Amino acid sequence: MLKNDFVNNGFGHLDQLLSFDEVVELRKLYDVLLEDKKLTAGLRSDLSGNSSNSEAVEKITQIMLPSSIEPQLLEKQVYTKALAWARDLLGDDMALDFDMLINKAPFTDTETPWHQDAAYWIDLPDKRSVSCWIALDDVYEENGCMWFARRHDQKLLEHSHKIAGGALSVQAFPENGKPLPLKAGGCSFHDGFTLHYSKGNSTNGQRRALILNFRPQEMIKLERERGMDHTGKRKFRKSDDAL
Ligand SMILES: O=C(O)CCC(=O)C(=O)O
Repeated sequence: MLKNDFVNNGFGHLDQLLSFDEVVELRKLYDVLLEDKKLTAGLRSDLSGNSSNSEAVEKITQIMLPSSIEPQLLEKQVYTKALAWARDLLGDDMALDFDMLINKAPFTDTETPWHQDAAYWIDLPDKRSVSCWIALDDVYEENGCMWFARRHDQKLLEHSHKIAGGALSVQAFPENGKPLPLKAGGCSFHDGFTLHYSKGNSTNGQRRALILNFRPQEMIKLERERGMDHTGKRKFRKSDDAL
């Protein structure tokens, strides 16, 4: 089912990747990173475009490479389980390229615009990639579950920074997007060219997600040689047409 969906639509999901106990353990490490701005400085940003003013309430907190700050994360089953699925979906040469945390804080009501992840990356000869987006809270429309639109091909569409310093946004929004609610411990998998989006969080709870991104080992090597390390400091591609 997951593989069929991923191959045909560019995304798919599992109702349960993690047990409740695994979710609780991950939340403990996650919350320490979320709360400690000093510890995460340099790898942390607000995708809403808020300045890095430390007093400002972050709306969409993104922390890149959390396992480089908290290596205990890598010992958690979630990394092994998601990798096994990535290999099942795209081949045995898939490896972890980078991890990240994205949290939508309570009552911040700020959407993540429609985009393709490939807009954030350099162009690579082997375009296989898959992101595993793991819900650490129950997610639904009102707190910012993911939405996906069926992939049309592996072409990068035109993107721009609608808000300076914030998330990238595709120029033309898809009409066939659908929400994907999940229970905590469930996850989705999407291809780097699949359009996705999430509404803001208008509830009184956090919306915590851990995201693991996989691509072929050889392409990770190539990325690093070209200076792409996913610390969030590199320029984006805009679109294939703009290259
Ligand atoms: O967590 C979100 O709301 C957006 C996540 C996203 O864009 C991604 O995982 O690529």
